[in-house]
Amino acid sequence: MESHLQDLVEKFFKIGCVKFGCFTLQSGMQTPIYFDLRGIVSYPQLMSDVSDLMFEILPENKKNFSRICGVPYTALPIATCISLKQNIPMLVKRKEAKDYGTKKMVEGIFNEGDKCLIIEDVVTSGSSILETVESLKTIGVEITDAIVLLNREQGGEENITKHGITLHSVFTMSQILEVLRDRNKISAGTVSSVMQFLSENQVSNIAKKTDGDQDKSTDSNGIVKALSFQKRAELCTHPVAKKLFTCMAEKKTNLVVSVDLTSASEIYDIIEKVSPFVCAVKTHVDIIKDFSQDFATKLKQLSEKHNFVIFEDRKFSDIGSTVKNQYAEGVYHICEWAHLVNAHPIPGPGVIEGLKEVGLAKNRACLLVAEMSSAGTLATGDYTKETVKMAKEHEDFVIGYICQKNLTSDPKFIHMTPGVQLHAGQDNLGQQYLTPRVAICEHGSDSIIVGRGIIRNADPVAQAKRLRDEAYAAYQERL
Ligand code: 5BU
Repeated sequence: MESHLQDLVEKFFKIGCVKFGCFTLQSGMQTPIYFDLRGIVSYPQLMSDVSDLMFEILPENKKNFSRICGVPYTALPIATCISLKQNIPMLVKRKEAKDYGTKKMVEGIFNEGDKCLIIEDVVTSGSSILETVESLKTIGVEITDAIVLLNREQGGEENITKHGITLHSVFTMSQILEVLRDRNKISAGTVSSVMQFLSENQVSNIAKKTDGDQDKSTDSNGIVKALSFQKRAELCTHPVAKKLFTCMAEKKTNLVVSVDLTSASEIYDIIEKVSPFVCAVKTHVDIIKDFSQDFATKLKQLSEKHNFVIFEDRKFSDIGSTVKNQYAEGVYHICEWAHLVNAHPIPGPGVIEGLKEVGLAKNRACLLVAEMSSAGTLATGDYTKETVKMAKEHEDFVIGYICQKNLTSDPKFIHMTPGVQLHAGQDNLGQQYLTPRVAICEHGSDSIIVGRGIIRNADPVAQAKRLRDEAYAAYQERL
């Protein structure tokens, strides 16, 4: 590849248009690579270079288009640039027909028989391009070619070709990987895991649509955009999930406070102070030195008074028969007062089945610990993936995950992330902290769990408010 093209790839990487990690596709599948060109509008020179390059790859005998049209939305500014530079009139395809006036799907002036070139940023399955093609065809415009900046090599080109459209791409995913590896930006291991992902996730193998579903909930990589908490409350059938999402929407908070204090009165005090800013209060009941059922009664009263969910962070992790007793019996009778508990999936599904025997009849719910915030945690990779599966197989009782990032596109499951403070860092016992924005926006979690960041602060109210504001603003950004 010519060096100016390689420089461009490096630039994409530098400004975060190409990211490596774990991203959730609409299909629920995890992808190790994410290409997102939305940010290039902030780099005019880059926009200009990209639009020149995209037009240049068209063979000379194909440059006689009378219209161009970008696939909404990421490709629209690129199409605009090409239109201006090449002096070709543009058409704008709407995602939804206007519900007033003319109800047109395509804006701009055209004549029947006009030849129109399609511009798109990334092609995965090709269905977004085909959808734009369909809209243009219905108004009598002809389409023979489409230009994309990146072909993810997942079968989109073949799909488009079948519909009689020739695809021209500036880069393929393998070229991008090669450049980044040669320039020491990513390891050979990353290259091979991405290549394996691409070969295992060809359009023909993908049960659900990827970029065809884009219009409402995903972008051109198929990444899930968040549904509102209100919508998610409506989708949930489990009463605790419904209550939690409703509370998050009504109180405008996705902050969970972890009241890790050892006396009941201190806990009441902090709850009275911070509860306007939280959707749930998380306890470790076994650290309270003066625990009695009075504590449980008082906690339930506070939960009703201030509208929050009670979450006992018990992390059950034994065989079904034992956890059943731990949940229902002993000193604590956890199932009598905690709306929500959590469990490690390590024993296998028996742990959920045991808890369910006690909790289901009382309308209680459980979260699975899919990942942990602590350094050196073993809850990673396949363990996490299996946890996600286990939760889905018990969705009558498991309503989500304790995790560090988004693990499923199923909107009924809540993601709660501990290890959050206003500043990233760690404590001296392996706890690691993300900021609210990173947890929610970058990692795609739904809510943050904060303990010492609030309860050990000189001004817990101000701190809770700030954390709530940051976490809720991050959620709104994801919408
Ligand atoms: P902190 O004070 O904000 O660090 O407290 C975090 C709380 O979340 C604390 O009660 C932990 O037991 C809990 N926690 C966690 O920190 N990390 C995890 O992975 C899980 C729970 Br699971």
